[in-house]
Amino acid sequence: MKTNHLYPWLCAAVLVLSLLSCRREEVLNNAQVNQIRLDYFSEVTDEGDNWDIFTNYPDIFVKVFRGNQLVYTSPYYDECQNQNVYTYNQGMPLYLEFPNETYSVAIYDYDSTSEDEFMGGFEFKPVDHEGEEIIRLFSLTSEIEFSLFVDWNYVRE
Ligand SMILES: [Ca+2]
Ligand SMILES: [Ca+2]
Repeated sequence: MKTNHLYPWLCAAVLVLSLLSCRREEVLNNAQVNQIRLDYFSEVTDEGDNWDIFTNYPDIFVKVFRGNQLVYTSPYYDECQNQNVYTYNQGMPLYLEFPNETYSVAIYDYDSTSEDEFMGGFEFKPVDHEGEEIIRLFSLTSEIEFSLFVDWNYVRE
């Protein structure tokens, strides 16, 4: 009598186990950037000059490239000083849809009367940072430091 009552449960258990065993593998689909934070930068150029002649401090915005293709441009902050951090999230999330490819994050000084000046940046492959909630980009030779706040999105293959 008791074994008869167990039978449906056994069937259910077998069903669950077989469903689990044929569950398809999840693969990384994209890295979802929710915010880029500029943690540090140089207030002067490599030559030691101010970024701007009259207003001294740089007016910084961020660009993200996939290879050479521009995929994101932020608004800029006026007169940035490196004792502060600057967060960029307008128009985000930004989906890095080819996580095995090389992306770069760079900062520029917005100049109203001439071409915006490149201040530096980093290349990275999202997949190298898979699972990290914050991708830190910095180096010992560069004075620039970024934190990218990221969610990782998966699909069933
Ligand atoms: Ca400038
Ligand atoms: Ca300025």
